[in-house]
Amino acid sequence: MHRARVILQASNKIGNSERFASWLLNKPQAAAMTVQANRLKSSTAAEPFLNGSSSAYVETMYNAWLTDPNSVHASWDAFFRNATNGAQPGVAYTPPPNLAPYSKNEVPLTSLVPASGGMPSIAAGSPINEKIIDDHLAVQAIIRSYQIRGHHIAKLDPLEIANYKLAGKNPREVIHNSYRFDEADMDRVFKLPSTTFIGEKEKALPLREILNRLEEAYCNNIGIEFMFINSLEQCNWIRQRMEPPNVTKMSPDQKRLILARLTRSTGFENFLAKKWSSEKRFGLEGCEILIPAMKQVIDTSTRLGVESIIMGMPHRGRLNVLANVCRKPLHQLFTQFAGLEAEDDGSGDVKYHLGTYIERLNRVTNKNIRLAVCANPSHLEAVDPVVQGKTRAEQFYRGDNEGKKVMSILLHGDAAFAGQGVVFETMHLSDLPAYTTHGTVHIVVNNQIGFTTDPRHSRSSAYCTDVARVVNAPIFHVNGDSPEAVMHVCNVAAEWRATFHKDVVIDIVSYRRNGHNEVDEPMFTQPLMYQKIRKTKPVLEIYADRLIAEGVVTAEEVKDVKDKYEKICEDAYNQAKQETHIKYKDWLDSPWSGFFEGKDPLKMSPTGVVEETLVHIGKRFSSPPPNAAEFEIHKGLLRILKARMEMVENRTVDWALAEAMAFGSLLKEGIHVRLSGEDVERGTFSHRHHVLHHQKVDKATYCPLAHLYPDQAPYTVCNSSLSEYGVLGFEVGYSVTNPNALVLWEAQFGDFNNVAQCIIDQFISSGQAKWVRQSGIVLLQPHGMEGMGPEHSSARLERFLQMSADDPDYMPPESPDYEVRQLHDCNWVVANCSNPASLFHILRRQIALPFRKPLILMTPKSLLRHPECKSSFDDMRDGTAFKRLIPEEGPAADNAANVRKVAFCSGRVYYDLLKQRRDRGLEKDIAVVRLEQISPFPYDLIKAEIAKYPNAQLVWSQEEHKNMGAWSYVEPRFRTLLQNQKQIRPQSRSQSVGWLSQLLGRADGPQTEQPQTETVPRTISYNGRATAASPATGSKAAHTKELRNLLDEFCVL
Ligand SMILES: Cc1ncc(C[n+]2csc(CCOP(=O)(O)OP(=O)(O)O)c2C)c(N)n1
Ligand SMILES: [Mg+2]
Repeated sequence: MHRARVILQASNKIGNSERFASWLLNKPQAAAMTVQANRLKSSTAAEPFLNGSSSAYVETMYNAWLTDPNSVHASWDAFFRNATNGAQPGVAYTPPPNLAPYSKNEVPLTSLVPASGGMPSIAAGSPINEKIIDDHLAVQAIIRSYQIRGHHIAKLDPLEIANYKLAGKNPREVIHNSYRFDEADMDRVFKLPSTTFIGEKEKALPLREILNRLEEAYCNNIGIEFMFINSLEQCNWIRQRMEPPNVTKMSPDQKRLILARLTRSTGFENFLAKKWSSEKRFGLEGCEILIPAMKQVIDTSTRLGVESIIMGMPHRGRLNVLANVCRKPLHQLFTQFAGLEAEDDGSGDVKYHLGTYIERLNRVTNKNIRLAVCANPSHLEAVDPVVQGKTRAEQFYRGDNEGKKVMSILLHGDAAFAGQGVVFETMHLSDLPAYTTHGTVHIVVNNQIGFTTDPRHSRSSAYCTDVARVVNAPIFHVNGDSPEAVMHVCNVAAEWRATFHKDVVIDIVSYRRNGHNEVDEPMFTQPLMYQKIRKTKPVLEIYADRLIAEGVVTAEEVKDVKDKYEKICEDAYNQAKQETHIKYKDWLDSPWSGFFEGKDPLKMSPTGVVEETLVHIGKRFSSPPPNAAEFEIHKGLLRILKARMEMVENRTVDWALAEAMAFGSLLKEGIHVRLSGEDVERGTFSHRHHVLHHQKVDKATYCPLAHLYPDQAPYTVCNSSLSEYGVLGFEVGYSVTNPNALVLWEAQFGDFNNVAQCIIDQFISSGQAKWVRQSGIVLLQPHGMEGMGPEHSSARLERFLQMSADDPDYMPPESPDYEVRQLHDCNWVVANCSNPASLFHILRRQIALPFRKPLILMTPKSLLRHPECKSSFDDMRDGTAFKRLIPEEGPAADNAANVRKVAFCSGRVYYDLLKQRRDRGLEKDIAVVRLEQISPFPYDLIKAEIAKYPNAQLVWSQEEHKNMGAWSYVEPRFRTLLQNQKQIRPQSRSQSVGWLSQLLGRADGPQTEQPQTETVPRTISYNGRATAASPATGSKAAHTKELRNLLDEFCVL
């Protein structure tokens, strides 16, 4: 026990007088104060408690004391008084008055001397015996060491093969450091510090018992990582639940319940293996304890008030979870193996990705509970943020502001949890005000392998759970073959979540009995591990034998429970055989009860709004806070608000005002609007300003859109963490919860959306087709070639268009409800609007539709301030609607027959074309037509537009490179549209003159005065930048030249 002594002596030696003195000298204070301080200096230098790290604190205390002696604790007051009165070194310190009785585990220093053991006692006023203090400090250090490092030597691995954590270090030394105990020390009694609960009611224990209890708590089947948590309260809370002896002991009833659940979990996999031996199901064998574990978390959480649980999980054991945690009807599960056709629309998904939603009675707690497992793609961990968003949304709509009623559980594989960055991104949402779900219970099915890769090759961290440390989540590692330890940990985790509303991790260390799937051979790659696995009994057997030995159950009872479950499976199997079809709807994870009922599926509500509403919203949005006299906003903002007000008075809107009017009018109609993304509150381009900040008071803000009408829906606008994958996933989850909400995610620049590509591909583009789950999410993506370089120019419009599922070779028949029909049939809407009124209508249309579709919107940058990019109230009033196509309205439209060229375009390039046409005086010759919605392709309107200009050549003008932008999407669709359409056009010279004449430089063909005409099929040609690998050049000069070229080409007739 020498180490503690060394530390104590070292700290005694640090006088630190120099630092203390320099602080005094540096201070430009009044002379009187300097005198006082100098007097203080002389006596503090010898104070033992003043050391390097405390001097800054002392300085603060001293300054506070100088200003007001009452502002510091009484002990500091006494100390500074004594010191300034010239107290001798070492005696200025007076112990603080005992303001409160010692808490249960706190022991006054003077009582440290053991009652027995022959140690010297402390006489009143005599110095404390150093040996006793050292020894107690050593014991404290060891207790702390167990708390910090005990998990390293805990028996966590059922296979006993894990050796990657200590990297060759001696396990004992890891805990005991250099402390050595003599046998004589073992029976000495030590007072327990307040930071341990191993003693329960005992305040002192013999060292032997202390070590035994610590071993049991920290090094048995549970390993806990929690000492990095920065809250003493939380650390003590955990110690209280993990340290007392026998905390993991269960009653016979509890044991029987675990056994019954384990029987189902095991029986389910066995049944599937028996019936469909060669089918992939990603069985749970080796971690069957997962099912009782999840049920335990659910039981405890519901007992503590939770009513709805949203879960996300990967492939492993998913069917088992659906069957035995959610209690999804078994026959529905079994029909998934039968290869039946679906009765409803959609392309479906493999069985181990499907979601479900169930409301049922929890028999243990006798409370109704809603359980949802979110459908997810193969992409591991991608569902994490989606689950969080869905959970947050459900909490929000229930008014569950603290997460007491709704919670999430996320399941992970060990390799995926450590490897996938989205886990980190999701974790980092966990404590953000607009994203928190008030604690998630994470459960890792840690089978110590990822497909064929060992942990030592799949992660650099000791544990697969280390990512959770960043958010101070306690991590409970537990041996999956110790059912009672697992259940205890589950209880504690659920209670932790209910108490602190923070994330917590349960790492079930287990193994995978089969290959990655049931047809894989694991011995190819993990021969030794699998030799061990072959010799390891299933946990059900281990536990049943134990309970039989303990006399808790009989062998007959064990068999009986097993047989009964098999019979249930068999009956369901027979029922499944009767089914002729599957229904995708049976697997929906987010039913919108009441939303679709009684609705005409093709009837859209109007999107125009009465002028009075526009004016009201416009004025509110342009006004400073009602208490403007006290609420000081930035002068620049006052100018912006004034300009907005002028626009309202002139009945015009710019982009920001149109967006605000779309949001505001929806809020008025009771639609919750949530806008999330990086810097959305102000707007990346400083155009939005939805949150006004008091210039003098921290955190005092005003959000005009939240104060439009007394009975409006809530408006949420929230700057997000700097994450695309995590945040977009979150908003997708949010959007599928309530159809009566407009949920928008804005990319900082559209270019960054590809960081969230997985969410776009796996959820947004294909979610409805795979899982019949609709989402009306809106992606706002600043897009445009404005010379800002390769990564601030393109939202990759072409990718979204390529994923649009409408057939380029099929032109839907015309009908009065053409627009809504197309929208109904598409997988998403892709638009690149050119004016504010279009934005207003298209956002409102999201809600006006009788169904929900994702909207991918390219949004402007320079257009936000472009003087021509304005709309009139006339284009937004009642009676107006979204224009999928805006025809030419200038002189060319009045001169249609003579128009030589019709340029179709979309988005901001329109304004460049307009200027160019004007500058070249070609307004009568070239018509410019805008596609405000690119996909679904407005065939009907384009057809009419083309017909208007029978003699014009058709071009598609875009600013993007040829292999980007909308060209590759529109070109085949124009081709379909133009099929069999002919155009009469003048023959070009090269065609009317023979090749030999051209070569010889003379005309030898028929000579006529009139130019020749010919009838040719109508086609569309390309006008835009050449192909490129990078979306935009980094050179301003090259950018300008490219633009010049495309505009020159636009003018060629
Ligand atoms: C993002 C992603 N990358 C790769 C894969 C392919 N893959 C499927 S399962 C798997 C191993 C997963 O290991 P682990 O997370 O430990 O889960 P386990 O299968 O062991 O339960 C891999 C790499 C995938 N599904 N998703
Ligand atoms: Mg694994």
